[in-house]
Amino acid sequence: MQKTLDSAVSSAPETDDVLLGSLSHELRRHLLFTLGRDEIDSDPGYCFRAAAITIRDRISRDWRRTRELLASSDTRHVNYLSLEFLLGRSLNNAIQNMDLDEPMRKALHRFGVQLEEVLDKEHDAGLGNGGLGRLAACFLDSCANLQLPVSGYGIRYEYGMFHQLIDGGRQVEAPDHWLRDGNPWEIERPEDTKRIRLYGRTERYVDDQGKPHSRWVESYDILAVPYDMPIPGYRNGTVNTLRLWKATATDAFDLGEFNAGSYTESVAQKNNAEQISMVLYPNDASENGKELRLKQQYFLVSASLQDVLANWVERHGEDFSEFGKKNCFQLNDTHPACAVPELMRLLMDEHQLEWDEAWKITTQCMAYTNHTLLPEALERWSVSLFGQLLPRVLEIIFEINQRFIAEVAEKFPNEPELLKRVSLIEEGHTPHIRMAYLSIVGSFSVNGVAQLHTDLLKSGLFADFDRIWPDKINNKTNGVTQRRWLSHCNPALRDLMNETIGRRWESDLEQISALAPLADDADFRKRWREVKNANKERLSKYVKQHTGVDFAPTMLFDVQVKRIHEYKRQLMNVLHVIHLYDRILRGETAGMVPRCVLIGGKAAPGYHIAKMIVKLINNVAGVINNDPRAHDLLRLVFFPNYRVSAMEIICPGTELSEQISTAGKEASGTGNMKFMMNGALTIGTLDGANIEIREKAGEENFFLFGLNAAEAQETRKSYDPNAIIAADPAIARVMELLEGGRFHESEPGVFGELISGLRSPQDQWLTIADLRSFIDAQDRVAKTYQDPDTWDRMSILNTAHSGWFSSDRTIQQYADEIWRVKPLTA
Ligand code: HBZ
Repeated sequence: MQKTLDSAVSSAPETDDVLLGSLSHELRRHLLFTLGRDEIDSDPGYCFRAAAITIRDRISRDWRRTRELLASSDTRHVNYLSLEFLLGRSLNNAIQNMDLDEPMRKALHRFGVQLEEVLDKEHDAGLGNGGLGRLAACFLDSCANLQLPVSGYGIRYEYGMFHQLIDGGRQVEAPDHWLRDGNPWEIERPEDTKRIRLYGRTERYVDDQGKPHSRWVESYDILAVPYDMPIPGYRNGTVNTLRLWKATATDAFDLGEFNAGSYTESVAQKNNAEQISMVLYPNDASENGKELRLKQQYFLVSASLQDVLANWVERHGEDFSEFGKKNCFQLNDTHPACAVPELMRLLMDEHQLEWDEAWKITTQCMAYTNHTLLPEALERWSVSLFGQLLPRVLEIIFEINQRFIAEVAEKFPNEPELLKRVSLIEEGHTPHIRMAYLSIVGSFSVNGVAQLHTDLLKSGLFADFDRIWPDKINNKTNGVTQRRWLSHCNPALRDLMNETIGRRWESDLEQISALAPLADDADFRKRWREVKNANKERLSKYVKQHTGVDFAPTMLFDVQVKRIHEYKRQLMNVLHVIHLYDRILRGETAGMVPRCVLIGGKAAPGYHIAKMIVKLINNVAGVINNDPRAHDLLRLVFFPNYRVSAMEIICPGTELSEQISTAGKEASGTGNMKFMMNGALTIGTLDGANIEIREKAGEENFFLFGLNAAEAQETRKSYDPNAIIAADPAIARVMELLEGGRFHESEPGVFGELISGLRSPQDQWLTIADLRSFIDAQDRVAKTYQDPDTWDRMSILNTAHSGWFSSDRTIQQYADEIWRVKPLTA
């Protein structure tokens, strides 16, 4: 069988001509036969689909080999469980990784289309909210690059992250039916379908040997059908798998309801089941406690664990003695935390293991990554809701808690308060399960995503657990893949670097430090500047196309793109823009640098204040962009529907990267790393990975401002924003413009809450506290920008020192220090 398959696909190396000929032939065949076109036409949409299937065919042999290698090897296998994988587009990534860029470009040319036009037809796979989801996608890329035996497991949402429209300055959400035209990358594998139980009750029974057991009965069952997406490594023959589950109804309902004559009810039930994988929840920093969300979490976890167990049983039968050594589950935040009790349930109820053995296995293979310190983002599920939906799972959680509390009581006698604090159940009027604590107790490793974040976890949120298990909490500073975020999105810079330092950096980013000496080379700086200018031109066209606003490439491009949240302080950015506008109105423009400010990002649909921030940005933009006095010095846009594919154009054209969160609030940030790689300079606080970015770039190459995390905490004790405003005339004038109605003439009072928030001593985000320092840092930015040699030198050094922020480095650390896995090669 294998021979036939292999001989069906030629493995002889193809010469350039042969390659071009066969790509053209494959494109033609897919257009005519797979897609059923009557003639060869140059519709870029069809060409996209033909190109994607052509590339997928070429990936599939390596994909099968990687699967076979994995199945036959005895190494530890890692499963990355995540409710989100923010993949963006796949075609360009696959073409580049397969080294088919030039031949594909030429082949498409024969059909009369440009590669870029075709790439632009792909819908973003928006299966994530922001940083956490995009991190999962970068991690999969790095795992494939490092040839590690790692699979991703997620949900195949029918609707991804909503499409953001702007109407009258306000965010309006529209559905993102990304699968509308089909998904050429996925392969459905119905043979691996799994059954998921919900509701019902538990019952005890005694088996033939007289042993007592529990089982879950009278459940309402649904099916999980897997769709596999290939994750190609970088020119290395490895193709890993991301398995996404879709929910469907079981066939049982047909027999029952249908035969009883209730055709419509049975179809309705089918709809009910399919709801589970229908839509991604668009909250990025707060939990909404909806039952459907818990169903999604359990659905992903149960299907994925059953899948791994089925593969195990196929190879090892019912012998689980090595299971914990040979498997690892990395939990991407607490969203898949049900994996802890679910693995217990499957091992005990389905495979008859005893508690102690099942617990040993579970805690040998679970590892948990925390992504936030914000209290409102910490998941808690009401015990009663949980118990209704997952009765057997709740019983297991109770038992885990009981045993854990007994263990702590023994280790720390006479500390009843400690027991209460670390309990998995938060007592009170409506008791809740603390999912972070469940994850910690069930895992052998707990990691934060930047050094400061991990330090704060250890000293604050998880301090008790750090005392109980001093070695469990560790740091893995985030990274991003330089393939997508430098090589593919910035081809001009890639070519310049390849010409000067070679191309090894594409799979080993530390090599990029070879650029550093070139910062002092005037010719090189000139070429560096030419590349940046070309990328600014490209961004400027994109901005014009999507907002109608002219971004002049001669001006400084100042960018803040990320989810809209109070702690990220887009509001402070706008206050600075208003300050610049005030200076223009007053004629105080000496030392000012002409600047285009771009802000983009989505607000969670239920997050009222974030939506008001979007409205304010749009209103301020409307006033400034229509004022001829500002025209040569200042422009502002709110870029709508910010997403992965937009970042691929925004990032290379950015000169100033805004990373201005309140210190202690941004766990890491990853956009900050993408901008650094592409030679933007950062203006930022000592928060998240900014601290490490500044250390690597050198403090002279970073615009620092604001309170640090400890100072911020101290400031909150006696914060008086009104006194600060009163004492600083420039800030007072900013508030005057804002409060005087200049930006909301037709809607008096709309910004009332934003204004009172800024002026409140309770303002957690300390915007006014940091504003003066921010304005001063922006003045330093302007001053530096006026000296292009200095700026470009700093820009080159930022890129040169970005090696540490490759997700290859991050993943190597996960592999060495948490997973203990080695590359898998033939
Ligand atoms: O994870 C982000 C952090 O805010 C950011 O600092 C970090 O760099 C990044 C990767 O580690 N967190 C998120 O993106 N969180 C979410 O998107 C989220 C999604 C669903 C939720 C809660 C949070 O229910």
